[in-house]
Amino acid sequence: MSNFTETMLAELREGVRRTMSEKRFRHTAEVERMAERLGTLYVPDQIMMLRAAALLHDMTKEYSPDHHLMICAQKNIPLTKEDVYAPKTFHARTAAVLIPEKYPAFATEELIGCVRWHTTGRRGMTLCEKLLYLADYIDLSRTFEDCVRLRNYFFDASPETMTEKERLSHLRDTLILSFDMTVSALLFEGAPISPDTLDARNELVIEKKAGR
Ligand code: DGI
Ligand code: FE
Ligand code: FE
Repeated sequence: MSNFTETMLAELREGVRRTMSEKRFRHTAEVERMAERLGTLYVPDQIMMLRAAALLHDMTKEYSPDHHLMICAQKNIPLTKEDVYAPKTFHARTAAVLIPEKYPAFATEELIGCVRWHTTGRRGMTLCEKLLYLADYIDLSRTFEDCVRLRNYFFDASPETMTEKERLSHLRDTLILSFDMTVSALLFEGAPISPDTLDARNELVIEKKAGR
């Protein structure tokens, strides 16, 4: 359990508000709310950590591609070709590396992991990583067709009435749908797909087929 207090979160919220556009902040604040809703369903002990991760997840989203690349060079972060040609994935990596210096009070391993993997996912995602990934996709400020579809898919099944096992399977099925929609969109755009995105999807699809 994290020791983050409401006061710490309120200060963090005001701190990040000053570093981003109003639009990005609106999304950030809605991801915090959605992270709280999902946390209540799945990880009541980790809600504060998830909310803090939500506040920090897009802290570098508005940096230019060159700024991201400079941070990666400074921090000796090796980038593969897939990374370099997928600029929309840079911000998850740069936010994760900057949290320890910019927000040391929040720099726990679990929180940094949630931020690091919120865009692509990865093989072996933790439950909290999955929840931030989903909260980011379905926050109430999103009106994009795929986001509305995923939000309805998740909530129309009334996850609050499910057993714990059913609820975890439902989360997995929701994530599979989200990865399928993301991969389809990337194929349509002709964009490279990160191996982490494919690993995340394949792992969950195999888990489902194996009936686990
Ligand atoms: O930062 P947000 O807009 O709130 O959301 P996000 O961090 O999930 O970023 C979504 C964008 O990232 C979306 O335009 C698709 C892109 N993306 C996600 N996975 C991959 C990817 N882009 C490439 N090229 N490859 C990926 O695997
Ligand atoms: Fe993001
Ligand atoms: Fe986001």
